[in-house]
Parts: sequence; C-alpha cells; structure tokens
Amino acid sequence: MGDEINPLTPLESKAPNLSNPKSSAAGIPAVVSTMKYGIKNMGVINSIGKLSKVNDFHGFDCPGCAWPDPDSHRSFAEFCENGAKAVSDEATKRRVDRDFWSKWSVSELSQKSDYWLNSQGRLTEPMILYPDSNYYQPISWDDAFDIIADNLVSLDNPDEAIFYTSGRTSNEAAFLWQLLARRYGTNNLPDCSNMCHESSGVALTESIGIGKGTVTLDDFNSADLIIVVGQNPGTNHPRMLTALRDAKKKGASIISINPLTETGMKKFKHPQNPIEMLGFGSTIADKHLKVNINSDQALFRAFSKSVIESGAIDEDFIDNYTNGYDEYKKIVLESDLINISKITGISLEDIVEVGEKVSQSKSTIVCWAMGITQHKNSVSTIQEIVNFLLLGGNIGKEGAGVCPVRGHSNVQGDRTVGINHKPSPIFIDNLEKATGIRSPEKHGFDSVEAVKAMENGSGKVFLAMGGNFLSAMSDTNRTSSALKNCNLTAHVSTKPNRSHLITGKIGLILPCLGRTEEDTSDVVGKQFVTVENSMGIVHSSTGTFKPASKSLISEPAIVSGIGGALESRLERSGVPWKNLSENYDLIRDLIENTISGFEDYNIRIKSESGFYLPNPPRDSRTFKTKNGLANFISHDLSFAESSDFMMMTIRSHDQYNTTIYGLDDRYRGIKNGRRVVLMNENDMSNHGLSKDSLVDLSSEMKSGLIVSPKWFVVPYDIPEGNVATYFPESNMLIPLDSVADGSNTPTSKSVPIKISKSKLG
Ligand SMILES: Nc1nc2c(c(=O)[nH]1)N[C@H]1C(S)=C(S)[C@@H](COP(=O)(O)OP(=O)(O)OC[C@H]3O[C@@H](n4cnc5c(=O)[nH]c(N)nc54)[C@H](O)[C@@H]3O)O[C@H]1N2
Ligand SMILES: Nc1nc2c(c(=O)[nH]1)N[C@H]1C(S)=C(S)[C@@H](COP(=O)(O)OP(=O)(O)OC[C@H]3O[C@@H](n4cnc5c(=O)[nH]c(N)nc54)[C@H](O)[C@@H]3O)O[C@H]1N2
Ligand SMILES: [Mo]
Repeated sequence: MGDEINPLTPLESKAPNLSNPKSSAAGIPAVVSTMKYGIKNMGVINSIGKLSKVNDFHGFDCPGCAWPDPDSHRSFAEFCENGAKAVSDEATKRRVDRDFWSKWSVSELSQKSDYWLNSQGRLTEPMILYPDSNYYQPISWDDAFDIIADNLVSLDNPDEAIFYTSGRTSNEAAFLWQLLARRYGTNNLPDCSNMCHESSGVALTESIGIGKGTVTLDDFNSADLIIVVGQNPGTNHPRMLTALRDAKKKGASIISINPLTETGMKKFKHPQNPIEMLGFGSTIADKHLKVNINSDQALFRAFSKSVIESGAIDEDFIDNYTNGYDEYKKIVLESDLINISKITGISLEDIVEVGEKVSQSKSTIVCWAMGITQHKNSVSTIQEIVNFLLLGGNIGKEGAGVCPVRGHSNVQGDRTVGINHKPSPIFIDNLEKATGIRSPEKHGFDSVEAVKAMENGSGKVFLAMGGNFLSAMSDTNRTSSALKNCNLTAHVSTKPNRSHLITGKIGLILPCLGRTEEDTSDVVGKQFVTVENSMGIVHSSTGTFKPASKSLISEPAIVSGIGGALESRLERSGVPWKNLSENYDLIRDLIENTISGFEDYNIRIKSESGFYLPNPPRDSRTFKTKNGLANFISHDLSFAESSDFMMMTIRSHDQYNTTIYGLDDRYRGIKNGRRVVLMNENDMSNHGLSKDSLVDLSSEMKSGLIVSPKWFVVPYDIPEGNVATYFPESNMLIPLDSVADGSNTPTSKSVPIKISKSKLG
C-alpha cells in the first residue's frame, strides 16, 4: 500500500460555535446528554434498561474510569454522564461487519475522521489485511491464531515481538497476556500506563515504597483539606464530584490548581438529587489557583515553606518514619516566594493565603492526574507533592494521603497482575513457582522504546490487547512509520480505530466481547472477570448484555487461542491455555499463587463490594523502600519553558481518550468542532488574531520543524503564554524524544510550540 493512508484525522472546515463556559457541572444538561447519546446508540427502551446495570453489584464495572464506588451502596445512583456514554458506545446497535469492510478500502477509511470511524459501530468478526491489499477480508479465528504464531516463531529473537496493553483489560485477560509474552520469552509489555500514570508509579515507589495511592473513599469524608491538581474530574471522573461534594458537607476545604477553571471544580448538581438539580448546586472549590503549565513543583515548594515556617510539621512522624528531612528543609527554606510567584503566575498574596490554609490542615489529601504526570519533571513534581504531605504526617493517617486518580477502568489492576515491562525479581520467581514459566530478567520496552524498536527494525511483530496505539502515542508520524515497518500488527478491539488502518505488512483485527457483554463457556457457563479500581479494591464484573455478534470471543479466549497455536510450535508445552479460558477461576488461582494480597481470591471475590489489596503505607505506615522509610527526595526546581507558547493537550467532554463520542465540549462552551486552540485574549491581540482565526501550530522535532495546519483560535480564560488543544489531533506535535525523566512518559502537557496565521487559510 502506498503513502495515501492518512495517520491523522482530517482537518475541519468550519469554525466551532462558542458560548461561555458553564458555571456548574452535571445537573439536568448531563441527564439530557446521557439520554440523547444512549438513545442515538441503543434506542429508548434499551438505554433505560441497560444503563441501570452499570456498577450494580451483580452487573458490570463501569468502563468509564477507575474511580471507586462507595463500599456500602454501589448502585445506579453512582452512574454518571460519561460512564453512560462509555456504556452506550459499546452497546451501540450499529455493526462494522464484512460488508462494511468490502465496501470501504483502508485508504478511503483513513480519510474519515476518528469520530466517524468510532460511530460506525461494533466490530463483528476477525479480519485480515494481506500485504499490498487495500481491503480487509474475513478470516477464521484459527487461521488468525496460526498467522500470529507463525510470525512469532519466525522471529530470530523473542524480543522482536511487542505485546501492548490498554487499561480496560480485565485482571484475568491481563494475567494471561503477560503469561503469553513471558512464555514466548520477552518482557516487551508496554502499556497505556507508560503514557499515563507511569510518573506517579515511579515517583511514589521511590518515596513511599508503593506505586499507588494511599487513600480510600472514606478518607474523603474525614479530610480537612483536599487539593485537586492537574485534573478535570467534571469530565474525566464525574463520580469524584460526589465524593468532593460530600467531603465539603463534612467540613473539608477544597483547593483546585489548574491553568483552566474547569467547570466541575466550580459547582456540581448531583444528577440523582432533585433539589440540587433545580437549585444552585454545591460549590466545589473554595479557592482556584490558575497556575502556569508545569509550575506545580514550585507551588508545592511554597506550600512546604509555609508548613515548615509555621511549625506545622509532624515531628513524631518525621523522626520515626522518614528520611531526608534536613536536606529538604534546607532547600525549602532557601526558596524564594517572589521567584515562585513569577514561575507559577500566582500572586504573592494568594501563595501566602493558601500557604496558611495548608499549614492549618490536620489531614490533607492531594489528588492529581495527567496535568501532573505528563511533563519532563513529573517525577520530581510528584515527589515534591509527597514531601509536602510527609511534613504533616499525611500518609497512613485518616483523612489524608496521596490520590493519583487513575484513568482506564482497570489500568491499576493490569499492572498489579503483571503487565510490567520491568518485572521485579520476586514476581519472576513467584510466576515460575505458580505457572512453571520463567520470565526473562532483561527489561522490556515501554511505549516510547517500542516505537523506536519498530522504527529501527528490532521490533517486528506488534500485538495489542485493546487501545489505539497509533493515535494515543506521541509523534504520530514517527509512530505511524514504526507500525508500518512491522511484519505483523494485530489488535484485539471492540470498535474500529486508526490503528487498524496503519498496519504492518499484515494487519489483523481480532474483535472481542466488551466488558458489558455476557461471557459464557461450555465448561462453567456464565463467567465474570475482576478489576481493581483507583483505590486498590478488587471486585467482580459480570457482563449482562447480549454479545454484539456471535463470532465475538472473550479477551482471555483470544489470548488462549494465540497461546495454544504457539504452544504446538514451541518445543516443550507449558500452559494449559484452553482450560484457563474456559474457567476463569483457574486463572484467578494462578494470580493468587503469583501475587501477594490475592489470598482466597475465588472466595473473597464473591463478596459484593470486593476486597482491598494490602497497602502497607496506608495500613501500617510501613514503607517498602530501599531504606524502609518514607523519603523526602530533594530536587532542584524546574519547569518547562518555551520562547513562544506552551501547549497542553487535553480531553474534551465528548471523548474517551482516542475514542471521539461527539464534537462538543459542553462545559467549556465549544460546540461542533475539535480542531481548536484555546488562547488568552492578550496573546491573541499581540499576534493579530481574533476568534475563529485560522492558525498553524509548529513544533521542533527530530526531523526539523513540523507544522500542523489549520486550527481555529478560541479565546479562553487561560494564563498568557499557555495554550490548550485536544488530543489525539495534536499528538503529531509532541516529539517522541520529549519524555519525563525517570518514567519515559511523553510530555503531552508541556509541548513548546509556535503559532502563526495559517498559510493555507
Ligand atoms: N470521559 C472521559 N473519562 C476519562 C477519560 C476520557 O478521555 N474521557 N480518560 C481516562 C484516562 S485514561 C485518564 S488518564 C483520565 C484523565 O483525566 P485528566 O487528567 O483529568 O484528563 P486531561 O484532559 O488530560 O486533563 C488534565 C487536566 O490538567 C490540567 N493541566 C494541564 N497541564 C497542567 C499543569 O501543568 N498543571 C496543572 N495544575 N494542571 C494542568 C488541564 O487543564 C486539565 O484540566 O481520565 C479517564 N477518564
Ligand atoms: N497528547 C496526549 N496523548 C495522550 C494522552 C494525553 O493526555 N495527551 N493521554 C494518554 C493516556 S492517559 C492514555 S491512558 C492513553 C490511552 O491509550 P489507549 O488505551 O491505547 O487508547 P484508547 O483510546 O483508550 O483505546 C480505544 C480503543 O480501545 C478499544 N477497546 C475499547 N474497549 C475495549 C475492550 O473492552 N477490550 C479491548 N480489547 N479493546 C477495547 C476500542 O477498539 C477503541 O478504539 O493515551 C495517551 N495519549
Ligand atoms: Mo490514562
């Protein structure tokens, strides 16, 4: 196939309609939007019946996000607008079947938008794109498994194969997937975490000995202060707004830190509370600090200074549980608030006022997401946040702790059960004891390294368990050439996406059952899977809808199919693949025998609210770091700089990562257009731009200056010098080598760019 395949969604010809950003989140508009989306995809009767199953104890886990449900009342009341969109997107009545694939060539499809591709419906049967063909054709499951196994065994070295995972995959499928990679002989297990919370994992492991958060939902009810930084919960974790509202009612203060004043942090009208729906709603943030992009490390240093200077430190905790305080204290006291005010763009008065507030708090929680993890200095910023919390003894204390808010609904579980390109020696030993499979010790590729390996020819087979690697990764053009350089690319997917169009010599689409659908086996009948939420609770998820097509099989069955085909080609047989996929209890037994915390997995999982995995810092102030203590880690202050503009690439209200549900960003008042750049009005006038002006964005890449043409300017309340665009449209401007120190995460939230009037406009 030639170069006519477009790795990017096409340009947009019309400017979006603009109105003022909304002053409150959820409420009636959210219910209306939910119903509209549900009815469009599933019809009237279906949408009411189907949506009532979300997060029901006996139903399926919401595929929307990883925010937990209250232990005592998982119910319909916990559903939210964007969770409902995720469900109806999967439960759509539309189908992408063999007729669809014979009608549209791959090059024609690549000229369609990401929104169009997703809205065509559910994939129905395995499809193959043969070398030099422009049309996908049907293939049987067995033939597809044979092609994958043949390609794998033909490689010179197992490290030439890459096994990517996206975070919607269940614990059972993820465990089998890593077992397959390791049985084959590689740790090449990049995952979406590498682009997401990897920085949190790396930073927290060094600081407190666990790469996860240390709070439960109950802690929100006893916190004095909750800081929400670099996160947009109104859109991406709407159920978190209920927790924030309830915490406020119990007396907590809330501070929001963000270059944008996101609607969810202003006011919230609970969609299941008629009084709130009709009234003014609950105020969420008491104070909003409109920081410059990537200045959070400096801001938290200023908070630490207030805590130390006001004597609000917890000396007992520092003496008994921590290391490195003296060095940290020294650099904190040397820091200059005037300089911090300049870096952050926050006035000295506000820094002092909030400093007093944080010093008075007896229990503080800090929540963060992508606004913190996707910068060059993300690891040091997160360690600064931990240092700040350690000062007040805010780890392993009621109402306090770190809360990295996870994205994909099971991204945390996938990592727990072994999706890790850097397995620990203990994991390797335990896996061998439990399964007889000895993992190689050599670390595998993360997502960025995987692209480089495919680019230079040392990665030849790319297999993806979910996701949309092409569009989710940075540097779209390089990622595209890398994928095209492979012998084989194969994607386990539910909906069509752009990764299906940019393929290796052979492209395979392996369509699977979604989380919402019934999964039955001849051996045990109806099966359920398990997932872990953002707070370390493992619980079951049982699909209840009729599968979108009779030819769909489950994710574990697909892994088993590949495993079985591979087994017959390898010398000694190792894993009873078929038995495992026919009875997930057996997979859970293997997980129990490999990973501590899963004792009596098959028994405890039957409890309605699931069970908590052990969390030593939270449970007993035990820190499994190298020195057995919680570490203050001192870093020099740093921040991303640009001679022109600093761009953050964010999500609209109508998308789920690379899945575009619609073209509106309701809370921000942007309708019917995604190719927008949010700009401060002073910056606009300095550059002679007005509303709807067409601009080109450019970024310095390895290959020289890359231009992304024709973006519509939207005047917005954002600090000068900062701009925002939506991903994945802007991913082509993020250089592959621009990554966070220590975690290798693409710096999707700090991209230095230039803006000029569009030459094509
Ligand atoms: N509906 C819906 N739900 C989702 C997703 C989705 O796409 N749609 N995605 C899921 C996934 S995988 C994830 S990881 C999460 C993502 O959840 P979020 O992290 O909330 O998602 P983003 O849109 O990337 O938002 C980042 C926020 O950080 C702010 N920000 C950017 N840079 C900075 C900075 O330097 N400092 C500070 N203080 N703030 C900054 C932005 O203004 C924005 O409000 O959501 C999950 N849930
Ligand atoms: N510029 C920029 N880039 C980013 C980010 C950013 O903020 N800015 N965020 C990053 C983050 S946080 C993340 S997590 C990544 C996301 O990266 P990915 O996880 O790779 O991408 P998604 O868009 O979530 O994947 C969507 C596809 O998953 C498939 N799918 C959906 N449900 C299922 C299922 O149940 N099973 C299977 N097998 N497949 C399914 C569908 O076919 C769908 O097309 O993107 C990253 N990329
Ligand atoms: Mo994510």
